[in-house]
Amino acid sequence: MVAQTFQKHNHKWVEYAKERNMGIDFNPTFFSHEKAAKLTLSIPDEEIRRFWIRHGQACIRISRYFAEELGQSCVMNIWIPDGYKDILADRLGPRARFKDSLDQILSIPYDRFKVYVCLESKVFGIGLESYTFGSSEFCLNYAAKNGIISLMDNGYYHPAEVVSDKLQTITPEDFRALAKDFKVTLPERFLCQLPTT
Ligand SMILES: [Mn+2]
Repeated sequence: MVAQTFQKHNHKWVEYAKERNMGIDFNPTFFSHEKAAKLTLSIPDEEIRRFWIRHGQACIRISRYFAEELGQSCVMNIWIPDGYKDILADRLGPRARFKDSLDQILSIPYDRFKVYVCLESKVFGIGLESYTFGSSEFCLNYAAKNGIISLMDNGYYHPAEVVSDKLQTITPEDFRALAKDFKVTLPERFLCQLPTT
């Protein structure tokens, strides 16, 4: 139903990609919405949390539609801005709700070779100085345990850390298997291509 509605309204995206032999990745966008004014997948308000869970599920269906139409996998990245400026007494509850929401989003059947669901952490934000729910450790651990992809961004780490080292350290087999689809350059290949002087 959602994918059908999306097909009707966004057909030009697919046409654009088809004409250029491109795939489409998708960002569910858990922000810039009136229901994201406070929190999203971690909010105590069950009605709003339910809204964002259903949104995430719908976005998997939309991603599947892109993948099937274009004949290549669709990467769908989940990132939430949830966090607090204040020092919370309950440090566990928000992450428990976030985990439950992710579990529910991923509970719908989908082809994991068509839709690559990613989870991206958040390190810090203006107005979120004290605590972000989707910390690096939380997201990395969740992705590893649930067979989804940990999306890594250099901007989320200490300046002395680099993502390329983290990728090969965490999931070497998966990373190599996916490297072909993602068209990323393996570190060893990159090293081989360095000019010899
Ligand atoms: Mn990022």
